Amino acid sequence: MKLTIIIPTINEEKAIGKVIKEIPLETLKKNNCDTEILIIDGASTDNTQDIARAHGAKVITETRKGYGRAYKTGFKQATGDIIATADGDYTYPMKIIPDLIETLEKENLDFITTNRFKYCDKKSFRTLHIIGNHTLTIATRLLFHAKLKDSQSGMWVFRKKILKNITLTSDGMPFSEEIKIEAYRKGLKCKEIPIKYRTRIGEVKLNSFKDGIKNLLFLITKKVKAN
Ligand SMILES: Nc1nc2c(ncn2[C@@H]2O[C@H](COP(=O)(O)OP(=O)(O)OP(=O)(O)O)[C@@H](O)[C@H]2O)c(=O)[nH]1
Ligand SMILES: [Mg+2]
Repeated sequence: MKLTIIIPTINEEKAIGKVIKEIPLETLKKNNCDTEILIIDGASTDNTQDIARAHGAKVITETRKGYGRAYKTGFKQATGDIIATADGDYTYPMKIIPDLIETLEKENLDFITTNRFKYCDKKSFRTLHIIGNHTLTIATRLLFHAKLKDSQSGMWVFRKKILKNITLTSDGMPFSEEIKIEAYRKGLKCKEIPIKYRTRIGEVKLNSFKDGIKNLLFLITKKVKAN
């Protein structure tokens, strides 16, 4: 089995080494999983790229802006049959990737997403971020009937072949909810699994209010276009 782990980054030099080091390559190898690590870097001006390479990752520079854009580029370059994703800021527990793959295989699922809220470190979210996240998840449930508890989580494990059957239009942060909406509404076998989410290392780039409004407008527009 071949796994591609995709991590988008912009100026994550404080965290990226720790994120890559936490990937349990030995366990994955024991489970017959050949792992490729792709960093899709938005032309960082710090040492993110050098640190990622020094830790064995392949770095692809994507100068076009956007979280979703970075993933689209990563998906095109991925050689694995299974794709796992996470942020480059040490928030997601990379250790659990083998368990998520085992669940994908055992339960014959197509798409796993994760829920950051059940076990999260309470300091991990700013108040506005929590309100924004819950509002967007409620909107996603109401508009698209996707039974999600966390529409914004950036850790997914899925079969690459599903990309042929889903339509991903967003280049920005709404990409995170769009991939879940598409997987759920196309009738794929999906599951949401709680994870231990941590406080970010490195500088916060997200503007909770501005990005939250953009995400909400994206959801409404997608719903209107779907009708
Ligand atoms: N290549 C690329 N990566 C990006 C871009 N925007 C964000 N990222 C990376 O995508 C990941 C998610 O962005 P974050 O800033 O962590 O967004 P978030 O998780 O909603 O916000 P935090 O709570 O602050 O972590 C991080 O690893 C970023 O460095 C972009 O335009 N291009
Ligand atoms: Mg993050």
